[in-house]
Amino acid sequence: MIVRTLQTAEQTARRIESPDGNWNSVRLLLKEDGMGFSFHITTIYAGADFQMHYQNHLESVYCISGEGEVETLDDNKRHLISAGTLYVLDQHDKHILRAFTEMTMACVFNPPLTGQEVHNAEGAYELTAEPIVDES
Ligand code: 9YT
Repeated sequence: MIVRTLQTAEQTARRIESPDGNWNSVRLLLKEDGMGFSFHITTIYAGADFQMHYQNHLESVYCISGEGEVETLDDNKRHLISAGTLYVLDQHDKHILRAFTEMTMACVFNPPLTGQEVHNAEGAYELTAEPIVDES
């Protein structure tokens, strides 16, 4: 069994600060844990407005707190996101996330992230990122 706390993990290399200033993510479960998915608690900063396109991954995102919207770019549909809402990028959907307030999200990625990924120019994660070294 694996037991971890957010409070401990965010003091380690599991906490990634996005270079674009839009979010941080504490990656509680990673590929090395062997579950077949990764699990992250992600904070989207208030006012963030950015495009993503996870060409190499499927992602489910559950909003724990905060308010914003997600817009899918193929059909220009906007969906309000607030506490209790799940959105699922089951079609590798190109999308924009806008945070009206700070948002806390629980995110699951398949295939699992290895640890250090940040968005490339397309808003995707590469499959080749190096694993983090977790000393905890
Ligand atoms: C909601 C979302 O996809 N935010 C970007 C960060 C990502 N969830 C991550 O790397 O944990």
